[in-house]
Amino acid sequence: MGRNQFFEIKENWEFRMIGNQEWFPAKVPGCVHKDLLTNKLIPEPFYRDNETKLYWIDKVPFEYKTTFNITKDFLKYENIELHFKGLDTYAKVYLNGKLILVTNNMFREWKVEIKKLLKEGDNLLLIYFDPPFLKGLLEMEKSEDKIPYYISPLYEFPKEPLVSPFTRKASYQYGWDWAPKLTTSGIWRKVFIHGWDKARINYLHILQKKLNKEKASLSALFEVETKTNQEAVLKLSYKIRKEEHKVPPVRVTLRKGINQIPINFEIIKPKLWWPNGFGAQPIYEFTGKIIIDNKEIDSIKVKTGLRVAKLIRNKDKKGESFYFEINGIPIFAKGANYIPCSIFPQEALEKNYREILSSAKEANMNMLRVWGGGIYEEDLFYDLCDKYGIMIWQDFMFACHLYPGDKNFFKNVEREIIDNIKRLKNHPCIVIWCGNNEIEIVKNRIQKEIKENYPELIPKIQKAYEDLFYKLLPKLCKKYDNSRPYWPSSPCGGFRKMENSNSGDVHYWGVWHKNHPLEKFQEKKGRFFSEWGFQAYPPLKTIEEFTNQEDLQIFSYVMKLHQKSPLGNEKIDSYLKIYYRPPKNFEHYIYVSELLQAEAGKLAIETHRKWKPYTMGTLYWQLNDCWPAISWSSLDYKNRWKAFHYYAKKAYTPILPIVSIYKGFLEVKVVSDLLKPFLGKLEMKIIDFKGKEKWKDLKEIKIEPNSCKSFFKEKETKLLKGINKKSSVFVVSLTCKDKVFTTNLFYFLPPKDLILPKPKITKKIRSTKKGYEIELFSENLVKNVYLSFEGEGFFSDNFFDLLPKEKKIVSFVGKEKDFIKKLKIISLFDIYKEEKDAKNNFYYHR
Ligand code: BMA
Repeated sequence: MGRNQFFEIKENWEFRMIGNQEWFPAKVPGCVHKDLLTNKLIPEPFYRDNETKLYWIDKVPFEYKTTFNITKDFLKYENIELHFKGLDTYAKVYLNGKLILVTNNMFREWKVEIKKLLKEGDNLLLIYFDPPFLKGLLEMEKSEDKIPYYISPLYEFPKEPLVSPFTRKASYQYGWDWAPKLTTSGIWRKVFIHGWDKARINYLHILQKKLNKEKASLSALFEVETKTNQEAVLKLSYKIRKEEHKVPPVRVTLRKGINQIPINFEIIKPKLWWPNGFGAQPIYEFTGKIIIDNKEIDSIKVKTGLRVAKLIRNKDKKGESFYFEINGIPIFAKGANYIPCSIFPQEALEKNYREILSSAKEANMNMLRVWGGGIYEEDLFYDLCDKYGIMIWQDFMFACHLYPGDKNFFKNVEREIIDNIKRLKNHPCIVIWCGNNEIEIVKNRIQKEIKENYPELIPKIQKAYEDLFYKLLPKLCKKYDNSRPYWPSSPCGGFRKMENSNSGDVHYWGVWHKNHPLEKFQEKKGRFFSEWGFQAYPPLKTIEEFTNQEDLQIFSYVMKLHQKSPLGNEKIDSYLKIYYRPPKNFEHYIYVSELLQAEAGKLAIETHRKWKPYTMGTLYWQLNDCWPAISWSSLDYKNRWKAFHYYAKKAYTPILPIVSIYKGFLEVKVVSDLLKPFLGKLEMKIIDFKGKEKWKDLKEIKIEPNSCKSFFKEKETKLLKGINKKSSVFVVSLTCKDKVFTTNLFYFLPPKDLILPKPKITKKIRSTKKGYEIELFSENLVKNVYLSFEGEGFFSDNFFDLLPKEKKIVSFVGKEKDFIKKLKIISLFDIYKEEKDAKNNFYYHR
């Protein structure tokens, strides 16, 4: 036949609910919920309380079908294979009436040889999906060891047994404390047909054996499959920034079955891949070819970046370090936790990935943690992280519950892990494999709880956990990707070691889950904060898309339904009262909740950064949302930036002066992630809200590369003698050759105690190529200027403080004729209106 070929089966799909005669058009890849919606068979799942009307969907079976055409020529291939990149989850696949595959794992790829069943012309492919909830219940009942898998639910309803630990399917779809319970099913990834004859390349992995600035010693590992022993030639070439290089071809003898063939080669003066902020992200593109009888019969393209990534865990005085080192440079990880970008995982995927990941890059992030209760993301996600220099902490998909310890479950997991490691390991962005999210803690807690009543379960729980996270997963990581560290659980203090502040990673939830005040961020030390967070409402625009007028109250039924953290809205409210005066209308409440989250985040990030190098990472919970929700995210479901995202961008800036007051002392530290020394001036002043200088100090400073240093420390009472805390702000700027690098502000009191002057903003608006430029000026300090307008668009900065008598320019990207008319500007001053002016009394309504 000549060259191997493949094509995607994506046309003419139809679906129906079992029991219904009628077929409806379907989209593949996709899912049941989206197809029901497109055909107007269900209401919009995110609107108001529609979620609650859709709980039946995971309890009924569905089927999908299509026909695909096979030509006479294609039938000539000796081997023809059907390849599913992902089926969610319990599928029975029939080809021309014959059952060819039964699946039970959303995360696996499935390949079936189908040549014998194919015919020339139309072939019928039918896939039957068992309802995931009912199937999960069966699995739960079948499970031999009766381990209490079910821990206290993270969400308030519906009250159903939690079957997800028994089902290899994304846990968050069963409801999470930021996700609705919309457990879907369907053909969630692409379906292909492969035709091949003599041999095929299944896979090409670029292994970095040795790498430094001078030379990269690499090995391209070809996985070639063949049905007979035969001679072949393997060719390898690579491209970097349009330059093409060829590696001398290699003659090989293939043996029947799977052949692993390495081709060793070198790249002189390799271009190294760096995390965002530390250098460029050159991507090498490799092409592997197989030639038999002088004919090229198959080829494969893969991309990678060349870098040495290490997790450094060295013993020190306090315990053990925990940081990532890239190309020999210790990197302070700045970022967030990533959850799937939609409850329906194929939704607007490319657009979402691009918007979310570019927003992460824009906010100076260099690491995201792909959290274990979601999915192994698509290739494109990791491609973009490679491109943007965003390191990935990759959890395996296990989160917050105990999992079964039986053989069948393990066999299934084993295939899943191999598929995903092989698929993902060429990506330079991935720097660590992690066993699970929080199960080390859950296991220890459950064991403590049941110690008295069920002592016999304790060794069982321990064994199931050990077998999976201390034996199977590390064994597979070692075998299939020895180049990356394996970490058993996030968080933990080390192997079989509880979470602690002297080693390993930490999830700090005192603030929020334990209601600790925000200042507690300053007390909880850790080597690497892989989780912490604070919630806020999404921007009003997003709220308006899922509500109607009557829902616009913070404790309304609908607003509570879009808040999945138990009593979350109440929690925001009680924190808000500590730090802010009560806003008197809904719109202002949303705005203040965002400021509160942003301030909490600023404090946490700055605290963690100023502990460098003891602390070497901070990843907040959570970057994004999977539906329109009130949650910890800094980007809402529409990828609109909450105040926190703007704040995070500033707090993650490469070089930052940080002001803090702790135990009665005010301190100014400068943290630098720059790889060159910084020589410049540190300008510190205290001004009142009219701009009058109350105190000033100026220092010529030098900051060593990649370091953190204190430049000023003074007793608060001494420094502030005669200064009114209610109307002053500490302004610190780093300047170099008269250019201001960064400015940071510090207030001595929470916003509710500040006496803010009436803003007198003057604005000038100019149109630009991409939108508008807004120039703002005020005689007095204006706190938390918020620019908004009805249409779509993006403000380069927002929620910022306008310093007295200083000009601020914000650009707006978006095309809108009436922009000038529609632009709305508010600030913190505007929200504390008298009770009598309030339009409604929503604030007290419960
Ligand atoms: C963490 C996560 C999630 C959870 C979040 C907020 O511990 O791992 O399971 O959604 O906290 O509660």
